[in-house]
Amino acid sequence: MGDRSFATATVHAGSRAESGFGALSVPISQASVFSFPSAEVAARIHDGHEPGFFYGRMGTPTQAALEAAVAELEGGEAALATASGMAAITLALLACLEPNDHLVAQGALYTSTAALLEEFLEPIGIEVSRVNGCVSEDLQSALRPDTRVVYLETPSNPLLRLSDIKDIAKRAHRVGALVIVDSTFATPYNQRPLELGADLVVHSATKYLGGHGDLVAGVLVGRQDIVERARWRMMRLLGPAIAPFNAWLVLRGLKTLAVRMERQNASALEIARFLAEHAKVPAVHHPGLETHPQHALARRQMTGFGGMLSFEVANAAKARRLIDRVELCSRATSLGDVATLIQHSSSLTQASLSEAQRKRAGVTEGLIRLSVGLEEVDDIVEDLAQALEAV
Ligand code: LCS
Repeated sequence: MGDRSFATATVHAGSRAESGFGALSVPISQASVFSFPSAEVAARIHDGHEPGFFYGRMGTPTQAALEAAVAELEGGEAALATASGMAAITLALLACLEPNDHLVAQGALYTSTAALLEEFLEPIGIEVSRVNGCVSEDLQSALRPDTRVVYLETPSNPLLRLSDIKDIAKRAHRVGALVIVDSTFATPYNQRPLELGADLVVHSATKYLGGHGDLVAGVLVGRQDIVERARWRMMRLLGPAIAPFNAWLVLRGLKTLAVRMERQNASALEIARFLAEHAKVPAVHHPGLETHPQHALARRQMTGFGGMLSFEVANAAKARRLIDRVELCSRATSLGDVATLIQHSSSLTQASLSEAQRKRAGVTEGLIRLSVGLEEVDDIVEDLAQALEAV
């Protein structure tokens, strides 16, 4: 990023890629096959010894522009864009782990990530220890000489719990473990884990990076050797490549990331404060609230608190009634959209969890998650206020 501000970088990141005829928008290179000037160049590009493209699964010019943009915004050496956030997480983990390795993971993770560890990694012989990620002492006791990876999601989905990236990275590196951080909720506008010592950052670009609810994509970014292993080994073998058009949509979304996040940060905090004072809302989870147990950490490691919050009403019936009553907020899963999205966590994203798993994750029956959009904040507050009347 050099000396330029983050907002300036978001507008221009990735646009230095060859764009023919001076087009200010990176072209969509809708091609899966690329020809070579000679057999020798072909071999060199194919082996990764020379930059270039040969086959769409291993990269396209539009994808490369997106990767350059995300690497610049996160301050990473390299990036790899993927077909989904789950693909980015899978490739990142498989690029760092072998059977019999030990993985330490934060206890509260996005449901599908938790399932990936339990239903896929553990059965292929990767040992997983789960810790309360925010408590460094718990992590310290889980770390072992054979720990290869520490996996964090901060802020976490859906309870907005934080892990201390800098402290955990220091402890992990002492035993030679790599640190991977899912920074989807924060975005590089609010948090830059690589600067705090993480080795790799993963994103569901479906959310804020794309920002408009019109694509599914992911990206992993950080140390070049790991990113290249993810590309040349895991992407080559597993194949979750991003389509050029989706890469282009994420690039277009990135141009407005700073203005969207600035607005969403401000609105989410205002809505969290409104809910925190409401008599029918016993708890609000948002790192910007002084009552958040890790507010001090949030101030230290984030430059903004993000557009996500969750809150509780007394029980599931009341949560569903509230959700049925909203008129402006969209009843939908996912997050990071221009529209405000509301969901009853235990009916949707956390529905596949058993009651015991839900309890362990801290997801109560009355938990509602809100992804704050770009509408006028007073309109969102008014909508929630009228819906709360029914509760
Ligand atoms: N990481 C986090 C923190 C997420 O919230 C999600 C998706 C993913 C990774 C996976 O990304 P995807 O493959 O969907 O691009 N979270 C979702 C959610 O909370 N509701 O729907 C999807």
